[in-house]
Amino acid sequence: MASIQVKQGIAETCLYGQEPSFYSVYTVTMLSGARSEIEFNTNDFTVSNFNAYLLTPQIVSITHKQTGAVFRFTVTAKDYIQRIAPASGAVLSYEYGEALSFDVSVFMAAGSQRTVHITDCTVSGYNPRVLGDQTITISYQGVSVTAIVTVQDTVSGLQLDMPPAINLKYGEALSFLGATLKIYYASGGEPRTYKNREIEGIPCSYNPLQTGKQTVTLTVGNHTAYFTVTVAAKKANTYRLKENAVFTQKEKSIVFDRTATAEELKESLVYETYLTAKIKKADGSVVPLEQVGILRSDYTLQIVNDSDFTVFSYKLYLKGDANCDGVLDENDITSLADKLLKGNYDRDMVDYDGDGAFTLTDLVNWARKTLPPVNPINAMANAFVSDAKPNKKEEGNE
Ligand SMILES: [Ca+2]
Ligand SMILES: [Ca+2]
Repeated sequence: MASIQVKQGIAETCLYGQEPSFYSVYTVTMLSGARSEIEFNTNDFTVSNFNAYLLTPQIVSITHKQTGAVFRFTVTAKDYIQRIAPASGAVLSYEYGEALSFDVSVFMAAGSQRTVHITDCTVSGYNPRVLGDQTITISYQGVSVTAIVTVQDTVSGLQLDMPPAINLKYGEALSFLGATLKIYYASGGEPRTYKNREIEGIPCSYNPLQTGKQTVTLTVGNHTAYFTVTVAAKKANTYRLKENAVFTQKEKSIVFDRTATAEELKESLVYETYLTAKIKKADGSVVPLEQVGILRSDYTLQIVNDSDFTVFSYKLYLKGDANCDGVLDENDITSLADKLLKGNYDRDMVDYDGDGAFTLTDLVNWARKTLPPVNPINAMANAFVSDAKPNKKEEGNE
């Protein structure tokens, strides 16, 4: 009876998803009566199907067509690392002298994924004492990838020379005139020197609204320099609104009863010369007060210092100007009614009689003031009050 004997080794594993190499790696010996040796070739043999996408052992049969002799062996498709890459969010920026520390994602051919730490990999090309970008090669179990890491110099110390006795007025910007800040680096390179206004770009804790003695910090990297300043209390003329028939200063707003211009407001304001009046518009843009014409009810007056720090801030309201176009007229009534219904309003704008609340009485008064003089109450009732009544009986005409 014929049988097949393997003469030369068979690969009993193959890589996931790849064509197995059954056909080429071995020869077989036929044992059929007299022992005869034949080369394996695909014409004389049939090989059973093999699924390279299964990771479990499979039996492969090789049949000699002529004799029907069969050889069976077990083959297992093996998963393998297809590629590796720095994990998402991996830190690729390092301080001078710092060791690499990030995760590497390992992507397997069969779709699974795991994470190893960079210290589990072999890394070449990294020198923590060379500043700038470096291309490193990361290898894990024979698979490599390159990545660019950056080494940045780190601050090792600060030296600050400030003029003595810094006395500031309320809200005044801090001046670094006459100051020098030296920043020393871990690499031992030349210290960087900032003088005068150059220091303004360094993060600083100065609060121009905190009166009295104040310890101010300048922070660069993990290092801090300290100095002391004294901020004087607010004075009457630091900022105020002159006694004025048009404008009324409230706690958080300035209200007025008729259309008013920036020029009028400018003339009514008193503030120190180190301060500047600006207008913040509804879209967030900030322009000098002089650059706006009619004051709209969605403007905010900002009194800022030389560092653009807002020292005082007041909403501007033309009373009743609910649509914020700077003019009080009948077009505001719908917006006023809407605000009343939704309960969403600023009292300083909508409170007609100044009793601290916004009620239907205020709304009626706004309507009286702005609607055409022909029977204003009826006009208003027609506009929105009648709709709110379940009973349409005309009480007024009985
Ligand atoms: Ca208006
Ligand atoms: Ca009221």
